[in-house]
Amino acid sequence: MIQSRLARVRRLMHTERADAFFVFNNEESGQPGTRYLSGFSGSASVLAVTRRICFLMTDGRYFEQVALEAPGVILVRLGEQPVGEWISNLAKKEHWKRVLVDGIVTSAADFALLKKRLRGVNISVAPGFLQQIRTVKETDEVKNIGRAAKIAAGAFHKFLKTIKIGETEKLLAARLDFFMKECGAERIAFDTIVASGANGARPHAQPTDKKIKKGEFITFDFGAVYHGYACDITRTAALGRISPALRSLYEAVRAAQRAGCLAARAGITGAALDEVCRAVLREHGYEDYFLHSTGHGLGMEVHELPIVSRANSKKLPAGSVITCEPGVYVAGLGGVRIEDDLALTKTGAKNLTRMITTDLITI
Ligand SMILES: [Mn+2]
Repeated sequence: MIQSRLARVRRLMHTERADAFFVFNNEESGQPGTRYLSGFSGSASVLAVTRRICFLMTDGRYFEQVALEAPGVILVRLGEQPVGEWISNLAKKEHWKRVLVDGIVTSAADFALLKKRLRGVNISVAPGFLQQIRTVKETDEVKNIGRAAKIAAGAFHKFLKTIKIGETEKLLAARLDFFMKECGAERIAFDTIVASGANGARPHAQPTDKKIKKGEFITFDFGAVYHGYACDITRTAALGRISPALRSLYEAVRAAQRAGCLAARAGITGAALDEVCRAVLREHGYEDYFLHSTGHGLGMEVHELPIVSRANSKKLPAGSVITCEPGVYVAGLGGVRIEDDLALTKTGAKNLTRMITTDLITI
């Protein structure tokens, strides 16, 4: 698996006449490129893919972890010598003329370090190259997203039985996170959203101290991580009896989301799939209340390529995993979003989150 990924990087290097490809991983960046190309899941490292070898430079906190997770790399122990010095020595030894750096994950500081240490070497940016490769998932990657979805779904079903009127959004979010971890999540994929009543009108609301009340909608947007892969699920539930106005919001979003899931397959463009959902909301009179795009790619990161929006006129590739998550948000009233994760094939899509019903759940 790792070998075929490295082979793809080396093909790019060959086309670009490059001697090395660099991925920097800072404490802050949290980007998965290094793990994708080596298996190493720690932070603070520099990965250098050369024509024959994959080097991983990191510090003493991680030596043992590298041996365990990334047996295929040559470990360069930082601390014994500074990273810049090691890179310039290797460049001299191997007579590098040109190197590539990943254009999305490299900070200006790291780029400057390379420039300083590789005088006379051409340094070029490969914009989003790893993101492109990661768009098409291998079988095991889709399985991991599916496992993450099973964990999150199991936790959600358990969680639903515990919800009580009068609890705060913050408390509910904390409990859902706990259940995901208890059910086997490696970590939580992103800050869980619990938004009730009028707060549901903000698509990315932070949980507040607001207590949940009867007659409101409550939206949960949550995800677990399994072996480095995330799922991303949203359900909106009713707290007791709801008004006909809220009921009609739900039915519109549900119809749009179902149409999107049925239309999803490899070969449809991101824009066309977005339009499938948008058209249903238009028929119901809610198009102006759909404040975001239909979905996004999903994998080691919660948001990756391909984008399912009006801006993406490219065909969605087979092997990509996307979300389908139309929503409607009415200020003062509330909001509804329903989100499933779909693995695209040439003939359709496998719904990885089908274990949780999209029928209206009443608590
Ligand atoms: Mn999402």
